[in-house]
Amino acid sequence: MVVASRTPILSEKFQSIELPVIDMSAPRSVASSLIIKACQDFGFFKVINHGVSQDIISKMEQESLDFFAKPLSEKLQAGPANPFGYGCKNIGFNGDVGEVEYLLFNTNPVSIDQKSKTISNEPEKFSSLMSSYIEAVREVACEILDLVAEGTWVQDTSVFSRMIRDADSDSILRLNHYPAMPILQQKHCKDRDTSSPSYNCNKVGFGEHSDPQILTILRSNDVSGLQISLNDGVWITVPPDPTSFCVNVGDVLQAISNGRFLSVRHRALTNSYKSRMSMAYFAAPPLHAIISAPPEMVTPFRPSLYRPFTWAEYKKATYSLRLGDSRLDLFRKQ
Ligand code: GA4
Repeated sequence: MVVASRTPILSEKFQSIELPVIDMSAPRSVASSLIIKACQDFGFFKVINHGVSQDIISKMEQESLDFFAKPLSEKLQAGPANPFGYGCKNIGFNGDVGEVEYLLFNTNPVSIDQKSKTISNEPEKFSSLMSSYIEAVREVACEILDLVAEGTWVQDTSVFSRMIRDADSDSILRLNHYPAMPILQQKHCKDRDTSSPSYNCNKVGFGEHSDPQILTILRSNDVSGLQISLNDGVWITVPPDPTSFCVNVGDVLQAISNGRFLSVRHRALTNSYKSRMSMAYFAAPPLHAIISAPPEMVTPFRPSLYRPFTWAEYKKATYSLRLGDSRLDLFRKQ
C-alpha cells in the first residue's frame, strides 16, 4: 500500500535570483533610495554591514542547534507553541503543517526570561544572549524604517520605527530547524534519477505565506530553502548567504506604504543533504497601534487603499485564517 506523505515532494528545478544588496554603511541617501526601490520591486533585499556582531549571531545559531539536537521528549517540555514555545510540524492553529520544528518567542524581556527556563540548562545565559540578539536586529529594523521614512519624505521620520521601539511592541523571534530529508528516506524519490550531483528532492518546510508584521529580518545558515513568489506566481530560490540578513516587507508595511511596498509571498523548502537553520525577527507594532498610511503616502494618483485598523484586529484575522490565505484584502477599502 502506498501511504500518501503529508507534505508533497517537489523535484522540479527552480531558478534562483540574487536579491538587491543594501550596504548599511553607505551614505543615508544612497541606502534609502536602494531600500525603497527594493521594497517596491521585490519586497525582499539583503543587508550587509548591518552592525550585528558575528559573535552574537554564531552563539545564537549554536544555541538553536543544541536545542534542536535534544531528544524530542525534552523539546516537547518547551511546548506547545500556543502561543509561544516549541512546535513541531504544526503551524498556527488551523491545520497547517510543514517539515519544520521551531521555537517561537515574544520579544519582551519578561517573556524571554520565562521561556528560557524550559529551553536551556543555563537559562540566564540563554536569556541574555537572546536579548542581545533581539536588541541588535531591532536596531537594524529601526534603521531601515527610518531610511524608508526619509526617502519617502514622511515628515516624522521615526513614525514607523517608534512602533517597534515601543516597550509594548508585539514583535516575535522565531528559530526554525528544517531537518535534512535524505532522498533514500523519501519513498517517492527512490525511483527518480538521483545520480546527478545537483539532484535535490525538496519537501515544503514552511508553506506559502506573507508575513503579517511590519518587517522581517532573517538570518539563515548556508543551506538553501527560501523561495519567493514573483509576479507570475513562479517560485524563485534565494541563494543562502549567512553573512547578510535577508529583509522582507510585511503586510503592515504594505498597508502603511499605501500599497507602494510589497509584502511578497514566500516559503521554505527542506534540503536533502543538510539541515537548514533560520532565525527570523518579525518587527510588529503594539496591539493597540493604529495602522494607517501617513498623509505623505496618499496622493490623488495613489488614493488610500486600506481602512485604518489596529494591529490587534489584524492579528486576530491572521490567526483565524490559514497560513496561505491573503488577509490584507479584508482591510481594503471598497
Ligand atoms: C507567518 C510569519 C511568522 O512565522 C508567524 C507565523 C504564525 C505562526 O507560526 O504561528 C502564523 C503565520 C505566521 C501566518 C498565519 C497564521 C499565523 C501561522 C498561521 C497559520 C509567527 C506570524 O506572525 O505569522
